Amino acid sequence: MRIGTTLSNYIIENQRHTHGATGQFTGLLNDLAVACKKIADLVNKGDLLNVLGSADSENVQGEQQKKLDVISNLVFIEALHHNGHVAALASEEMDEVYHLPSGIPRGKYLVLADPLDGSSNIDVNVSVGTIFSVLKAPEGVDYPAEQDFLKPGTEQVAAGYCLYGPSTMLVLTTGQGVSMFTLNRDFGEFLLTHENIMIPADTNEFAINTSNQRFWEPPVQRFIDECLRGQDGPLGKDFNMRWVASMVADVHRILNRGGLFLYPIDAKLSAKGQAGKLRLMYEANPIAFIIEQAGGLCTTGRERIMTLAPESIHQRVPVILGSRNEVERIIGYHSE
Ligand code: P6P
Repeated sequence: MRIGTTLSNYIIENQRHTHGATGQFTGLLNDLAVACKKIADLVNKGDLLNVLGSADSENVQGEQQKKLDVISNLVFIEALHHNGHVAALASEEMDEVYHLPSGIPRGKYLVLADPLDGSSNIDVNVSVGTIFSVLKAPEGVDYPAEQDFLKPGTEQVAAGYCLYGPSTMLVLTTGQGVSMFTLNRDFGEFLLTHENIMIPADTNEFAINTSNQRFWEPPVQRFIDECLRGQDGPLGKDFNMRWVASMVADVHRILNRGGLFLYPIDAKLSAKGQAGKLRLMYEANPIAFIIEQAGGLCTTGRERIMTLAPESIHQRVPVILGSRNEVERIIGYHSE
């Protein structure tokens, strides 16, 4: 595809090669792009709009919501629920499945999203992002239930994220590789700037919140210790560390230059009865789809994320992802 083409033309061009395409998928991806452009504008204006700070409310996870978490969720709903492309929505910010008002036409897709991931960074002007996952909706069901969303990541028809960083970039896969689009604010279009992204199989860079080190399981302790021992240790090379605390930003770096991202299960999370920090349905699965389409791996340490059988929309999982050869090493340590 021609670099510089718009996201809309890119999607339409791809639709031409999709047998039986009805245009709904094209319309849905364009609606998602509109949501991301609107959120990008809110994030970019920040204090100028009095949209920063706490919303004085909690989400279903019992976590403090930021004003922009709540607003971004409303933007996500508003962009998607009118046009007849979706049958229902789910979001980190909503306890239950969002059903369309009666009289609104239902579409063929279900969309799950983390409307604003990394929002602990939003008040200090550090990159944040939107993550979305697209599944097929059950035929002829006007009010899909939570159960209808509980599909393994391998059943996603599309996944993507929008990174609100120095530039706003939308990264998308529909199962034919990973493409990246950069927002041209002059005329409000995402333009194709990279395609067929491939993650280097080796790396010397890892991302983990090392303040949790004393709680990690032995395989993770061992791997990070070996990274820190550098060229004098068993890995025979020095490592660099990054931790943005916005998964989308860490993942974007890995897509561009390789690396590892780890948010493993640890004793602190287990003590709270949590199976991980990150959510399977609208963080781990969409990101895993992108990472695998770019030649990387995404695992819990013991299982491929995309084959997990979901039990609830807000369930959490451990996540270890990135450059194939190092992830395989970590999987090996978990199996020993
Ligand atoms: P911690 C953001 O809240 C998030 O879900 C991910 O985007 C990020 O990688 C992680 O949690 C940060 O967690 O424990 O470092 O604040």
